[in-house]
Amino acid sequence: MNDAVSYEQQGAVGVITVANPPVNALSHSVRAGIAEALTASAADDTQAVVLCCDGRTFIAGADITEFGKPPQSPSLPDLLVQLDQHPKLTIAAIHGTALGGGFEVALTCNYRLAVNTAKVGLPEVKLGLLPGAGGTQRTPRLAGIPAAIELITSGNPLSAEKAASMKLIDRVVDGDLLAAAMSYAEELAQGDAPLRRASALPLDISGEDRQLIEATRQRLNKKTRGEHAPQRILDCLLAAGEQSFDEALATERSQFMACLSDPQSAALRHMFFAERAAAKIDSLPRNIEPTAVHHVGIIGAGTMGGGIAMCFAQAGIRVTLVDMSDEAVQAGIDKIAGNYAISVKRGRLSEDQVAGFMANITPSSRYSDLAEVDLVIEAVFENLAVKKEVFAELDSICKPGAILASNTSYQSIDEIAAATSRPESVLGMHFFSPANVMKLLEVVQGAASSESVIATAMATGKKIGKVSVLSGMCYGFIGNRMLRHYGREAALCLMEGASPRQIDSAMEHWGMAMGPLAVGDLAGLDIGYKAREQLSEAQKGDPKTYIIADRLVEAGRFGQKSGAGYYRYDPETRARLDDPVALEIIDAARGELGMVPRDISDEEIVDRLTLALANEGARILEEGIAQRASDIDVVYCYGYGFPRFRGGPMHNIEARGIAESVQRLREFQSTLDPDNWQIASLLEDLAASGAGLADYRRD
Ligand code: 3H9
Repeated sequence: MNDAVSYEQQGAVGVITVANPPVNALSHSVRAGIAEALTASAADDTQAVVLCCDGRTFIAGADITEFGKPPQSPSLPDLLVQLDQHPKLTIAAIHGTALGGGFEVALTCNYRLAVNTAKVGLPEVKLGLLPGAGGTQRTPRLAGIPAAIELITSGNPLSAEKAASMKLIDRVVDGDLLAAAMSYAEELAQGDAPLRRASALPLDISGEDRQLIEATRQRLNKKTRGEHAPQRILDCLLAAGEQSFDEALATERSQFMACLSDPQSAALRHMFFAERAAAKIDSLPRNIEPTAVHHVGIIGAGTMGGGIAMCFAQAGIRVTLVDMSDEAVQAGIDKIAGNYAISVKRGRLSEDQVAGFMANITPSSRYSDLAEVDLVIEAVFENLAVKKEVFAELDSICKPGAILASNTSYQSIDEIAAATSRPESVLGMHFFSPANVMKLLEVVQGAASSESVIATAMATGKKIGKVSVLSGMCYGFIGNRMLRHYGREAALCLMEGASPRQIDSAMEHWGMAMGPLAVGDLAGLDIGYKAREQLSEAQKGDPKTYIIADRLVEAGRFGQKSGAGYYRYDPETRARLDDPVALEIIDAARGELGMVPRDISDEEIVDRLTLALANEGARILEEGIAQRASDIDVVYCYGYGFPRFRGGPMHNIEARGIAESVQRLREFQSTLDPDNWQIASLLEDLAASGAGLADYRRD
């Protein structure tokens, strides 16, 4: 047919094969090729047609790179009308992942057969979209409304077996898929099997279904706060029960188009590609091979070290967990076991799984047990002198070629590396708390870190299920360096007159997982207080940015752990409650500095906090600390609760318009403290030239 699709007659069966690597996406050539193959199959003397794919997977969906470009005929919906009306038996033969438009193709075939390792799903919601080629209509007709709600609003894939139990797959096979598909086709043809069309199945929506749709609406209103696609999916499922198939298909089409032109989908599609781009390091030779990591040493069995140990143990990698004494390391092991016990209780893990993970972790109080490990991650107290001592000792113990990584959040990797005789083997691997949950890993390249060490750290991150982003060396790396500016503006908004509730609600309403002051209460206000005690007045900076936090701590309000901070916390439910006592302390602190509170709009709060982030992000980019703007977005969405549907701080200002963002920054420069609002020259340049952030690379 064309380069992407072939058609071959094999006796009574025609075989359409899609070959569009890497994931057989439904690019224009694939759609056109399938349409042509269907036309050929309709005209020849076959009785059935099998649709299958070459390579590692069945069709993994529409070609996401085509979204936003001028449409090219045939569209997927048009192609599926042709497939639905095909005069002969159609059978989808699924391996790998049949996702999105790919699964919609399969659902449109009369029969579906899959190898037992295959997965199917409708993940469009994760891209801010909905299944736009009949998925919201055929799924409930085959599997019922409740199953369709779960599949389409979660976007999570199903195993072939599970899909078969839900009537979405007709037969699950083991072994040679094509041979099984051919014999299935022959069996169906010989048995005069009907041209079973999901489009012709009746769907009677029950009162319970309606209630479930409504209940899901409410639930997702909270869970996916601010996201449009989940609500639109529910509209389509309701239409499936209330309209004829063709009418409901038209409803789905218009809802899909609304999603496609929604900035939320542009942001989520940006994140899809950003995650994949983050794994690529432009400066590394393409053929560089990561070294094997079979055994990892972790130093420090506290919350961080324990969480990191869990990540490796769960990926099947042996861990030696070291702390100063047997008691300290045992306390760490007990904490890990306690975490796993909660997962078992919640049904997330089985006892056997946990036993397997725990067996991968060996406790030790001797550094000498790290002599043979391939990688060590140091997660001790955040103090440079202590870290240097640890690395000097590791240098004397670890085998040549072992990678020595620090989980430091701020310290200089170069100074740590200088404590060893092998700075080329040293780098940062900065996990985020809780390390077993948070997906982000910042891989921090020191001046001497070798290419192989960087490549291995990135590959190791992937192996343990993290999204790894490369950061150059600077204080706080990408994420925490930017966070200081965000935190500063939150503190200043509070000082200038906003309440904790207003600031947090404004940011949460905008989409942040948690507002900045609530995050402060969660992390513990005493931590920053203790850190400030070590600093000179000059190092502490403007008192307006910390005096309120200081006064709260001095009043015994450390945050959630002491039951009160910016808020008061219900001892039973941990609910965050406004607290007049905190408001009095805040007001008194304002008075100490002679601040007269003013009204601050939610819009100002959101703009100040998000633009402060992006402005520092731009500096990080122009200094070459981050490889590309999208890496910064990945850091924020995976490490700091930035809403994915806003695409990260850099995409957010790109979508808003760089010139408009610079204009707003100028307003802040003239009305607020100008020292805090020095505009990154990169943003000024881009605003002047009209070029975008997405394509910016430092030479
Ligand atoms: C849809 O179908 C809408 C329809 O309902 C309606 C239409 C009217 N398009 O992830 P990987 C690239 S929406 C274009 O690293 P893995 C990817 O960027 C779509 N490109 O591999 C990467 O490129 P590079 C619904 C795509 O083995 C390369 O392929 N479908 C697409 O870890 C390898 O990808 C989805 O949302 C695509 N659809 O995972 C499924 N997919 O090498 C999205 C991948 O240049 N895809 N690429 O970086 C996935 O979830 C995973 O890629 C998959 C493979 C699980 C398939």
